[in-house]
Amino acid sequence: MTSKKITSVTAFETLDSRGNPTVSVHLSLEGGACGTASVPSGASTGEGEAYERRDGDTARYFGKGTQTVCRDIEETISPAIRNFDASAQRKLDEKLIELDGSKNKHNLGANAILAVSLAAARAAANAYEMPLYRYLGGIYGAKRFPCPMMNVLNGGRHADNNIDIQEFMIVPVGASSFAEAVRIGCEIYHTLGSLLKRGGLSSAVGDEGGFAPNLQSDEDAIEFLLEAIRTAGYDTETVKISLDVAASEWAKGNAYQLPKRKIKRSAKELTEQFDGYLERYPILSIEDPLGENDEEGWKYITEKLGKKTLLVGDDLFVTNTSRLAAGIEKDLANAILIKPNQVGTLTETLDTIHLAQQNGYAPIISHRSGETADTFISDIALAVGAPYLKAGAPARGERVAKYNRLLKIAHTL
Ligand code: 2PG
Ligand code: MG
Repeated sequence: MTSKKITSVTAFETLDSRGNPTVSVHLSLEGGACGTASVPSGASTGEGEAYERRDGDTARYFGKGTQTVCRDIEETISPAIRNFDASAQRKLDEKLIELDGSKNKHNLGANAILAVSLAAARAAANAYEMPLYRYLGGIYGAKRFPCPMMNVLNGGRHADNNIDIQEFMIVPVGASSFAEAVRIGCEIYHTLGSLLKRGGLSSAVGDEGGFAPNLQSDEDAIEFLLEAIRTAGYDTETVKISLDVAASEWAKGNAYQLPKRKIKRSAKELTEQFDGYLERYPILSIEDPLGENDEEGWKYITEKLGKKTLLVGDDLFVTNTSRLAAGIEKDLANAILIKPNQVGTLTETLDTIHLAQQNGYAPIISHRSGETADTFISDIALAVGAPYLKAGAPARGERVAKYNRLLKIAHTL
């Protein structure tokens, strides 16, 4: 059998979809196989996320360069993991965590560690001549395709408009296959674009490919989506709506201030507001309805709305096993957003997914607002049988790459 011993790791500064530097890694094995990976970057980041390291040299890329990060991959990480078995992922990731030596991957950077961790998995999969999802998921590697959650309308920190909620997504839950779900999502997306144009509204798109028109309110945005769903010829049994409030961005002291309309709300008032949405609209899930530090609020909203909808912890859990374990213990949320770069290794990502699944928390595998063409998350979603993949609108290369990866796999199976 071909050797899976790591022989070399090279790293280079590349660009993400926002034109900011990120980290790409190329990792080679003794037997000739190799793997590459590039890491994404968030804008509305949770406080508990693993550390994204940058050069801080303001003479380049406004301090966002990653040259020193890449240099440390080649000079510190590469010699330390040389001869490691790339298929012993847990051992390798433990070594990377140990090499860093800090609590939050502060020394080497989660961007450096994750790029190496993912590239090693790809190299090992290639050495076994297996598609990545099959390598990650074993014989159950393609048990279930996720349903796409397509962010088609943007507000909050992702857009310069009047909408407070960050993301409005369409989720074709009633589609009979992944390909059909993608088609339905695209048809609604294009219909929405035409409706906006016809209404004299902007059809320019935000970071994740969703539209960012200047609407009056969050309810207006939902109404627009419903109109697009109907006009495209679908009903709300087939297509649901998901929201990402990203309310950590709204938190002010122990209350909230809506960023665009500048209205103040308590956690209780927000819970009532969202309950009203659930009464009136076909909402499947609400992500980060409250702030990451508002434990009491999360307890309250989970008790009130947890039986009616998926309450998804993104900033709340930051893909961290111990934060999720604490949340399960305290009955906070009932679903979790999974972003590998929030925690920094493949092993920790998969551990968190398994903990979620064992406790009935739906794992939603997610991109970041700053992405690359890397499609690793699509393979994770398929390998673990995640119910949903949140990868943006069906527009912009880095977003459609995630959907196309699964379309291709679906076609080959
Ligand atoms: C989110 C993500 C992805 P960001 O909040 O869920 O949509 O945004 O990557 O900016 O954290
Ligand atoms: Mg989020």
